[in-house]
Amino acid sequence: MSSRAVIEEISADEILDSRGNPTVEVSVTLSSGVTVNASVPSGASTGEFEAVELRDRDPKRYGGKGVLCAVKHVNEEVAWALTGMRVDDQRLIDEKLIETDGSESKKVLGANAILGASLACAKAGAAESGLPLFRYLGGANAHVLPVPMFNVLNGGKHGQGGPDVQEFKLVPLGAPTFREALRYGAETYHALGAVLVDAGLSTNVGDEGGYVPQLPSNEAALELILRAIERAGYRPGEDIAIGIDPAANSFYEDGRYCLVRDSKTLTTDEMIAFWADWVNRYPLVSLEDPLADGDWAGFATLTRELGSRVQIVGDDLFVTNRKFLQRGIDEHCCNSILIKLNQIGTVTETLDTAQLALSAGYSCLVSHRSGETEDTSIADLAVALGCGQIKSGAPARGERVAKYNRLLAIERALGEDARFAGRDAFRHLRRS
Ligand code: 2PG
Ligand code: MG
Repeated sequence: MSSRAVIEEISADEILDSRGNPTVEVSVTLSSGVTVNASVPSGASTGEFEAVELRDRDPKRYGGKGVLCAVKHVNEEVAWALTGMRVDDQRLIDEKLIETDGSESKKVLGANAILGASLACAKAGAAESGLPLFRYLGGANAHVLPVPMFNVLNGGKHGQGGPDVQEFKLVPLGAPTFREALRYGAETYHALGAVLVDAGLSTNVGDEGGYVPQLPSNEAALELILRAIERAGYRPGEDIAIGIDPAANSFYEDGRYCLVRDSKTLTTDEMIAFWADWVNRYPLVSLEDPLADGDWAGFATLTRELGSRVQIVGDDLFVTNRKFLQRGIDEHCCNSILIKLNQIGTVTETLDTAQLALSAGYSCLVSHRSGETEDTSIADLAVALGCGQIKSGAPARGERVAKYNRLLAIERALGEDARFAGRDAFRHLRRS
């Protein structure tokens, strides 16, 4: 096959995501005849400075959430700009998309239109060169399978009636392989279901497939999870640790953190003390968005106090944007970054941000969104980066499991070359 193939046709369609909301799917056809699709996810707990997801705001369609305008932008401006370009020059393609949009936030064409096109081109380039996406993006040395973080108990904006903390995740860092990590996670997810039934609690699930029980406190979730880990026959902290994403923006009001489940209203310092207490008493290895995204000084304090013992991940704080990450590096905020393609809007900008993070000694956690599709590109992205961490929700629900199943396929294809990141993925733990 020739790598000289050019983009012959690019078009988009409005499809549904896992929440039943419209999203963009882009199809690219090359001069060689190769055709591929890519689809775009969507968040609920979004950072203020994320690239703009364009929605129609027509109240007569999908409650205003239609994406026909973004679809039109792909079919017209994007198609005009990219047709005839070589598919193997991803950076030029992405630069062209950025230039055609012309705004800082990608609000003109929409980040959903732009990412759909960028990702579809990357997938087409991979298909054209006969390589799996992880090899095409990551090169010959891409061989590290990430530790999956399974979001088994949902709250916040992803689980009405659940805890204030948005995500409680199983981190099977003691497993020997990805396949075994997946088994640890699925068994413990089911054990948690049984623990909830025994306690007379609901096993309804939230947007990312985790259970949404009504609990007397946020901490009660940690106790239930510890019980589930033991019930499944694993050692908390050794085989399976815990990660949380409080998504603190969602309970930050008027300069205070309002934990409804705990009947507490906390200042930044009190919120930091609250998390420090959890880190002291539970096998927590990853703490994401523990403070609101404008609270840079708070993040610096928290990182100074806890950063040598726990991974502190900036999601809404950094929005996968080099500019915000650079500020974090300069001001010593966090030691890890969440990587979401649609927060920044192109494949090469995502790779650039991840590279900056890794070179500054930050870890990277590749992430899905709460509104997902069956597109599995993030699984390949995690292996391409070799960063050793991914979160894609519970080990349940098709759109979540699709990514984990893709990782199984990658591990199988790599054979003896595959290495599971395990505990090494958490660089801060190696120092303690
Ligand atoms: C997060 C994400 C994914 P959302 O906060 O990390 O879990 O949620 O996609 O709603 O922003
Ligand atoms: Mg988050």
